[in-house]
Amino acid sequence: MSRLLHCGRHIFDLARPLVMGVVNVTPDSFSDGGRFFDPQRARERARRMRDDGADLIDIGGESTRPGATPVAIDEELARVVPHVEALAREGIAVSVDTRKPAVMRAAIAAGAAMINDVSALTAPGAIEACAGSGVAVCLMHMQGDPVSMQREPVYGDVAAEVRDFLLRRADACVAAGIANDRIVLDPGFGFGKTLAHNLTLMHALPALVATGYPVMVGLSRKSSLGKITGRLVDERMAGSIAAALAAVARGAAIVRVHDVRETVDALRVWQAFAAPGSFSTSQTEQ
Ligand code: 9MG
Repeated sequence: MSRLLHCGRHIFDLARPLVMGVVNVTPDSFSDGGRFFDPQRARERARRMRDDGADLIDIGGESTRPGATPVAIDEELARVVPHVEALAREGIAVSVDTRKPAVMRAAIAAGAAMINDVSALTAPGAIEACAGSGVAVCLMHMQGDPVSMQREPVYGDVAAEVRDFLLRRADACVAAGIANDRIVLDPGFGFGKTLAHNLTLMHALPALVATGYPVMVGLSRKSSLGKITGRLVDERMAGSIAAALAAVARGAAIVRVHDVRETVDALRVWQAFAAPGSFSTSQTEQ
Protein backbone atom coordinates (compact mmCIF):
# COMPACT_ATOMS: atom_id res chain seq x y z
CA MET A 1 0.00 0.00 0.00
CA SER A 2 1.48 3.35 -0.95
CA ARG A 3 1.54 6.29 1.43
CA LEU A 4 0.50 9.84 0.76
CA LEU A 5 2.12 13.10 1.81
CA HIS A 6 -0.26 16.03 2.16
CA CYS A 7 1.35 19.41 1.47
CA GLY A 8 -1.19 22.23 1.38
CA ARG A 9 -3.34 21.54 -1.67
CA HIS A 10 -0.82 19.09 -3.12
CA ILE A 11 -0.96 15.37 -2.39
CA PHE A 12 2.09 13.25 -3.21
CA ASP A 13 2.12 9.49 -3.60
CA LEU A 14 5.28 8.23 -1.93
CA ALA A 15 5.37 5.06 -4.04
CA ARG A 16 8.23 6.72 -5.93
CA PRO A 17 10.91 9.00 -4.46
CA LEU A 18 10.17 12.72 -4.66
CA VAL A 19 12.68 15.32 -5.77
CA MET A 20 12.88 18.72 -4.11
CA GLY A 21 14.79 21.37 -6.08
CA VAL A 22 16.76 23.99 -4.15
CA VAL A 23 16.48 27.69 -5.01
CA ASN A 24 18.48 29.93 -2.68
CA VAL A 25 17.46 33.58 -2.86
CA THR A 26 20.45 34.64 -0.81
CA PRO A 27 23.63 36.47 -1.77
CA ASP A 28 25.82 33.98 0.17
CA SER A 29 24.70 30.38 -0.32
CA PHE A 30 27.48 27.75 -0.31
CA SER A 31 26.22 25.91 -3.35
CA ASP A 32 25.37 28.55 -5.92
CA GLY A 33 27.07 31.64 -4.47
CA GLY A 34 24.10 33.99 -4.88
CA ARG A 35 23.36 33.23 -8.56
CA PHE A 36 19.61 33.24 -7.92
CA PHE A 37 19.45 36.31 -5.66
CA ASP A 38 18.04 38.16 -8.68
CA PRO A 39 14.21 37.62 -8.53
CA GLN A 40 13.79 37.00 -12.25
CA ARG A 41 16.55 34.38 -12.32
CA ALA A 42 15.22 32.69 -9.19
CA ARG A 43 11.79 32.22 -10.74
CA GLU A 44 13.20 31.01 -14.03
CA ARG A 45 15.33 28.53 -12.09
CA ALA A 46 12.27 27.27 -10.16
CA ARG A 47 10.21 26.86 -13.34
CA ARG A 48 13.04 25.04 -15.05
CA MET A 49 13.31 22.66 -12.09
CA ARG A 50 9.55 22.06 -12.25
CA ASP A 51 9.83 21.29 -15.98
CA ASP A 52 12.78 18.97 -15.25
CA GLY A 53 10.65 16.91 -12.87
CA ALA A 54 10.98 18.48 -9.42
CA ASP A 55 7.99 17.69 -7.22
CA LEU A 56 8.67 20.54 -4.80
CA ILE A 57 10.78 23.69 -4.94
CA ASP A 58 12.49 24.77 -1.71
CA ILE A 59 12.99 28.53 -1.49
CA GLY A 60 15.39 29.83 1.15
CA GLY A 61 16.08 33.47 2.04
CA GLU A 62 18.63 32.86 4.80
CA SER A 63 21.72 30.77 4.18
CA THR A 64 22.21 27.92 6.66
CA ARG A 65 25.76 27.13 5.57
CA PRO A 66 28.32 26.99 8.41
CA GLY A 67 29.16 30.50 9.61
CA ALA A 68 26.45 32.23 7.52
CA THR A 69 25.31 35.73 8.54
CA PRO A 70 21.83 35.79 10.14
CA VAL A 71 19.17 37.70 8.18
CA ALA A 72 16.57 40.09 9.71
CA ILE A 73 12.90 39.10 9.50
CA ASP A 74 11.92 41.94 7.13
CA GLU A 75 14.77 41.14 4.78
CA GLU A 76 13.89 37.42 4.71
CA LEU A 77 10.22 38.22 4.11
CA ALA A 78 11.11 40.51 1.22
CA ARG A 79 13.38 37.88 -0.31
CA VAL A 80 10.99 34.94 -0.05
CA VAL A 81 7.30 35.89 -0.03
CA PRO A 82 6.99 37.35 -3.57
CA HIS A 83 8.45 34.11 -4.98
CA VAL A 84 6.07 31.96 -2.97
CA GLU A 85 3.09 33.98 -4.21
CA ALA A 86 4.17 33.88 -7.85
CA LEU A 87 5.20 30.21 -7.96
CA ALA A 88 2.28 28.89 -5.90
CA ARG A 89 -0.10 30.77 -8.22
CA GLU A 90 1.41 28.78 -11.10
CA GLY A 91 0.59 25.53 -9.29
CA ILE A 92 4.12 24.79 -8.09
CA ALA A 93 4.42 23.07 -4.70
CA VAL A 94 6.60 25.55 -2.85
CA SER A 95 8.52 24.66 0.28
CA VAL A 96 9.99 27.48 2.35
CA ASP A 97 13.26 26.94 4.16
CA THR A 98 13.01 29.13 7.26
CA ARG A 99 13.46 29.05 11.03
CA LYS A 100 11.34 32.14 11.71
CA PRO A 101 7.66 31.84 12.71
CA ALA A 102 6.85 35.24 11.13
CA VAL A 103 8.26 34.05 7.80
CA MET A 104 6.39 30.74 8.15
CA ARG A 105 3.08 32.57 8.66
CA ALA A 106 3.64 34.90 5.70
CA ALA A 107 4.80 32.03 3.47
CA ILE A 108 1.73 29.96 4.37
CA ALA A 109 -0.55 32.93 3.65
CA ALA A 110 1.22 33.31 0.28
CA GLY A 111 0.48 29.69 -0.64
CA ALA A 112 3.45 27.63 0.59
CA ALA A 113 2.87 23.88 0.60
CA MET A 114 5.66 22.95 3.03
CA ILE A 115 7.75 24.58 5.74
CA ASN A 116 11.27 23.17 5.80
CA ASP A 117 12.84 24.07 9.14
CA VAL A 118 16.44 23.09 9.84
CA SER A 119 15.71 23.69 13.53
CA ALA A 120 12.65 21.38 13.53
CA LEU A 121 10.11 24.04 14.59
CA THR A 122 11.88 24.65 17.91
CA ALA A 123 11.55 28.47 17.81
CA PRO A 124 8.77 29.71 20.11
CA GLY A 125 5.58 29.94 18.03
CA ALA A 126 6.92 27.89 15.10
CA ILE A 127 4.69 24.86 15.61
CA GLU A 128 1.66 27.12 16.13
CA ALA A 129 2.50 29.00 12.92
CA CYS A 130 2.17 25.74 10.96
CA ALA A 131 -0.57 23.89 12.86
CA GLY A 132 -4.03 24.18 11.37
CA SER A 133 -2.75 25.57 8.08
CA GLY A 134 -2.56 22.36 6.06
CA VAL A 135 1.13 22.75 5.16
CA ALA A 136 3.54 19.86 5.49
CA VAL A 137 6.51 20.35 7.78
CA CYS A 138 10.02 19.01 7.37
CA LEU A 139 11.67 18.60 10.77
CA MET A 140 15.45 18.52 10.46
CA HIS A 141 18.05 17.62 13.08
CA MET A 142 20.90 20.04 13.72
CA GLN A 143 23.42 20.05 16.55
CA GLY A 144 24.04 23.68 17.57
CA ASP A 145 23.26 26.47 15.11
CA PRO A 146 24.62 27.36 11.67
CA VAL A 147 27.20 29.71 13.17
CA SER A 148 28.81 27.10 15.43
CA MET A 149 27.57 23.69 14.30
CA GLN A 150 30.73 22.45 12.56
CA ARG A 151 33.00 23.21 15.55
CA GLU A 152 33.74 19.68 16.75
CA PRO A 153 30.27 18.14 16.92
CA VAL A 154 30.08 15.30 19.45
CA TYR A 155 27.57 12.46 19.89
CA GLY A 156 27.40 9.27 21.94
CA ASP A 157 25.30 7.43 19.33
CA VAL A 158 24.59 9.80 16.46
CA ALA A 159 21.91 7.68 14.78
CA ALA A 160 19.93 7.07 17.99
CA GLU A 161 20.23 10.69 19.14
CA VAL A 162 19.07 12.05 15.79
CA ARG A 163 16.15 9.59 15.59
CA ASP A 164 15.04 10.23 19.19
CA PHE A 165 15.19 14.00 18.72
CA LEU A 166 13.17 13.85 15.49
CA LEU A 167 10.54 11.58 17.04
CA ARG A 168 10.17 13.98 19.98
CA ARG A 169 9.69 16.87 17.55
CA ALA A 170 7.17 14.86 15.51
CA ASP A 171 5.25 14.05 18.73
CA ALA A 172 5.18 17.76 19.61
CA CYS A 173 3.79 18.55 16.16
CA VAL A 174 1.12 15.85 16.38
CA ALA A 175 0.14 17.07 19.87
CA ALA A 176 -0.32 20.56 18.41
CA GLY A 177 -2.62 19.23 15.68
CA ILE A 178 -0.29 18.67 12.71
CA ALA A 179 -1.44 15.41 11.10
CA ASN A 180 1.01 12.52 10.72
CA ASP A 181 0.66 12.59 6.95
CA ARG A 182 2.06 16.14 6.87
CA ILE A 183 5.27 15.39 8.75
CA VAL A 184 8.65 14.65 7.15
CA LEU A 185 11.84 13.86 9.10
CA ASP A 186 15.36 14.76 8.00
CA PRO A 187 18.59 13.68 9.74
CA GLY A 188 20.30 16.91 8.68
CA PHE A 189 23.43 15.72 6.91
CA GLY A 190 26.22 18.22 7.54
CA PHE A 191 24.40 20.14 10.26
CA GLY A 192 26.65 19.65 13.26
CA LYS A 193 28.05 16.39 11.85
CA THR A 194 31.47 15.22 10.76
CA LEU A 195 31.97 13.03 7.70
CA ALA A 196 32.04 10.01 10.02
CA HIS A 197 28.68 11.05 11.54
CA ASN A 198 27.20 11.48 8.06
CA LEU A 199 28.39 8.04 6.97
CA THR A 200 26.92 6.47 10.10
CA LEU A 201 23.62 8.30 9.56
CA MET A 202 23.38 7.05 5.99
CA HIS A 203 24.09 3.51 7.12
CA ALA A 204 21.40 3.85 9.81
CA LEU A 205 18.82 5.52 7.55
CA PRO A 206 16.54 2.42 7.50
CA ALA A 207 16.01 2.83 11.27
CA LEU A 208 14.77 6.38 10.70
CA VAL A 209 12.61 5.18 7.79
CA ALA A 210 11.17 2.52 10.13
CA THR A 211 9.57 5.28 12.25
CA GLY A 212 6.93 5.41 9.50
CA TYR A 213 7.48 9.08 8.67
CA PRO A 214 8.75 9.96 5.20
CA VAL A 215 12.46 10.78 5.37
CA MET A 216 14.11 13.58 3.43
CA VAL A 217 17.83 13.58 2.67
CA GLY A 218 19.90 16.57 1.60
CA LEU A 219 23.48 15.80 0.63
CA SER A 220 23.60 17.69 -2.65
CA ARG A 221 26.99 19.40 -3.17
CA LYS A 222 27.79 19.19 0.55
CA SER A 223 31.32 19.17 1.95
CA SER A 224 31.15 15.47 2.87
CA LEU A 225 31.01 14.75 -0.85
CA GLY A 226 34.01 17.02 -1.33
CA LYS A 227 35.89 15.10 1.35
CA ILE A 228 35.09 11.76 -0.29
CA THR A 229 35.86 12.82 -3.87
CA GLY A 230 38.32 15.70 -3.44
CA ARG A 231 36.03 17.83 -5.65
CA LEU A 232 35.14 21.52 -5.29
CA VAL A 233 31.51 22.50 -4.67
CA ASP A 234 30.64 23.03 -8.35
CA GLU A 235 32.22 19.68 -9.33
CA ARG A 236 30.08 17.50 -7.07
CA MET A 237 27.15 16.61 -9.32
CA ALA A 238 28.11 12.95 -9.80
CA GLY A 239 28.77 12.58 -6.07
CA SER A 240 25.44 14.25 -5.29
CA ILE A 241 23.55 11.86 -7.55
CA ALA A 242 25.31 8.86 -6.02
CA ALA A 243 24.36 10.14 -2.56
CA ALA A 244 20.71 10.59 -3.61
CA LEU A 245 20.61 7.01 -4.95
CA ALA A 246 22.25 5.68 -1.77
CA ALA A 247 19.60 7.46 0.30
CA VAL A 248 16.67 6.24 -1.80
CA ALA A 249 18.07 2.69 -1.72
CA ARG A 250 17.85 2.94 2.09
CA GLY A 251 14.25 4.16 1.99
CA ALA A 252 14.46 7.96 1.72
CA ALA A 253 11.19 9.36 0.36
CA ILE A 254 12.47 12.79 -0.72
CA VAL A 255 15.85 14.00 -1.92
CA ARG A 256 16.70 17.70 -1.75
CA VAL A 257 18.95 18.54 -4.69
CA HIS A 258 20.41 21.31 -6.84
CA ASP A 259 20.75 19.26 -10.05
CA VAL A 260 17.13 18.28 -10.64
CA ARG A 261 17.21 17.03 -14.23
CA GLU A 262 20.19 14.74 -13.67
CA THR A 263 18.83 13.42 -10.36
CA VAL A 264 15.39 12.73 -11.84
CA ASP A 265 16.99 10.77 -14.72
CA ALA A 266 19.20 8.81 -12.33
CA LEU A 267 16.26 7.94 -10.09
CA ARG A 268 14.12 6.83 -13.06
CA VAL A 269 16.84 4.51 -14.31
CA TRP A 270 17.63 3.23 -10.83
CA GLN A 271 13.94 2.53 -10.15
CA ALA A 272 13.40 0.80 -13.50
CA PHE A 273 16.22 -1.62 -12.71
CA ALA A 274 15.59 -1.93 -8.97
CA ALA A 275 11.87 -2.70 -9.45
CA PRO A 276 11.57 -3.99 -13.04
CA GLY A 277 7.74 -4.12 -12.96
CA SER A 278 7.60 -0.37 -12.30
CA PHE A 279 8.61 0.52 -15.87
CA SER A 280 6.59 -0.21 -18.99
CA THR A 281 8.70 -1.86 -21.71
CA SER A 282 6.05 -1.33 -24.40
CA GLN A 283 8.13 1.56 -25.78
CA THR A 284 10.62 0.81 -28.59
CA GLU A 285 13.97 -0.36 -27.27
CA GLN A 286 17.08 1.47 -28.46
C1 9MG B 1 18.05 24.23 4.06
N1 9MG B 1 18.79 22.98 4.01
C2 9MG B 1 20.10 22.82 3.70
N2 9MG B 1 20.44 21.53 3.78
C3 9MG B 1 19.32 20.86 4.12
C4 9MG B 1 19.02 19.52 4.37
O1 9MG B 1 19.96 18.57 4.31
N3 9MG B 1 17.76 19.18 4.70
C5 9MG B 1 16.80 20.13 4.81
N4 9MG B 1 15.56 19.73 5.15
N5 9MG B 1 17.03 21.44 4.60
C6 9MG B 1 18.26 21.78 4.27
